[in-house]
Amino acid sequence: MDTTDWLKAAAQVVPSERQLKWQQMEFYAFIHFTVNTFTDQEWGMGNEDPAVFNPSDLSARQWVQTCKSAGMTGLILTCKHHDGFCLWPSQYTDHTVAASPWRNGTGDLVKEVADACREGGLKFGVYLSPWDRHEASYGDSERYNEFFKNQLRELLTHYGDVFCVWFDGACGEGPNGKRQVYDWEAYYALIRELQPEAVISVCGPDVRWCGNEAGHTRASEWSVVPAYLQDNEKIQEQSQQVDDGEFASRINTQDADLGSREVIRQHEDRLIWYPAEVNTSIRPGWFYHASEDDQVKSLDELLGIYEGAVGGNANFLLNLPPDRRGLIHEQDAERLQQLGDFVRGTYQQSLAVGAQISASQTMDEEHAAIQILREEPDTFWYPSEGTEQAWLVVELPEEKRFDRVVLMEHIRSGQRIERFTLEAKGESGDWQELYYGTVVGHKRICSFDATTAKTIRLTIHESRWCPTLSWLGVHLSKQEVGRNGSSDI
Ligand code: FUL
Repeated sequence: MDTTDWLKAAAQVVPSERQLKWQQMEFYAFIHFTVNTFTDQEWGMGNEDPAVFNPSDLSARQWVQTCKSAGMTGLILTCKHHDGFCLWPSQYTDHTVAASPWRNGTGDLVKEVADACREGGLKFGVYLSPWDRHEASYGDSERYNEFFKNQLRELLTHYGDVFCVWFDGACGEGPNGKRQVYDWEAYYALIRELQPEAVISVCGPDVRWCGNEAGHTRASEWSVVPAYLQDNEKIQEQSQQVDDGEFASRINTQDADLGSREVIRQHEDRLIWYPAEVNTSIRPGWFYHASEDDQVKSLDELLGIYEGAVGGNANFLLNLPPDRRGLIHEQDAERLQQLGDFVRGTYQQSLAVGAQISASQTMDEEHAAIQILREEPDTFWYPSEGTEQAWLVVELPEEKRFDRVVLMEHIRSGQRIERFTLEAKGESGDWQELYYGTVVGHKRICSFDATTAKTIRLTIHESRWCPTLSWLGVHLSKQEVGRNGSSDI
């Protein structure tokens, strides 16, 4: 294949319907809650007495309301973590909420959370740890695989629609531990059968773990990557192996480039759509520890992670650990409200409404440049096929002050932009660079020092086959609005 052929092929790798729907969710919660919450552990041993599980004031509605205040669109619950304790009364083990004093052993937390999500308009997802330190059949591969599929079946048939099944790569079995051979293919087949719309994340074919738990997103996060990245063995190797409290802050710099031309060229015949998810916790631990009450991430930290992930072609899965009352702690709830206020205040309205747009070239009328101001996901601009470089000029109705530009590609057509520059026209008519970037994908948030201008230029220096753009938003961050003492800019 010559360069044009393989790049064109790479440009035409596209997401599945379920991946597209998932990508639009952008920001959603992880909830880590189990016996660990009551024993002050991160990794339970599996021998915890179910009697310790006894939240005093549990309210799934409070979780959902808190997530909504942050602007989240879904929630993934640890239905079973590595300790094997089930938050639903599974028929296949006694190690469940049914053996706990909570709601006199009649409770079903998976149901309470799924119901609260539905009521509040959040999508619901399940985390079911493949590694199980309690279950006696673990390590007796066939038996455990049956047990695991039975549990999956319970979760996927009793609680309504599930948007995600999240399979953790973590396994802390040491050299003398039990070696379980997971039957991934059978798990996937069952999920596809019972919940065909659900994405399977991390140890799964639909959503790629970003590779760290520190909230770090690659500078160029490609959704089109070599298929070998789906290798569960490799994902497991890179996952947490020991409960040392240090893993969560580590960034693996080895795999910094997964999708540039140089990388995919070597795998040109085996490229897949495998978009990234960034997962981190609002506190150092995944589970609640009173000792971490004063270590809730600051608004600036959360914003940095949010804008890096959601604005860096990844979805953001932020963990919120409920406390022993069964509530998201006041400190965390307040921070999440602040985050939601910032995101809504900054991004809800674009200052480019009513702007004039011109482009170096346009494919046809249906894909005219003005389409980048329409919010519908399937309206977009593109130049004629084979045009790898292009520019767009945005002429605002009047001068505006702004410090963010949001770009979105039409990813249903693939991911193509590789290098671009944003500039603003200065008073003397010269172009001043605001931002230099690489990939765009679902969304790129370009953030720079606040500037005042009427004319903005986006130059696409390099793209695969031809670029597409479905959205260009111009914004002033809420902090800047505050700094200027008025939102009326
Ligand atoms: C890791 C696990 O070991 C942690 O406890 C947590 O569940 C995190 C999301 O994934 O691999």
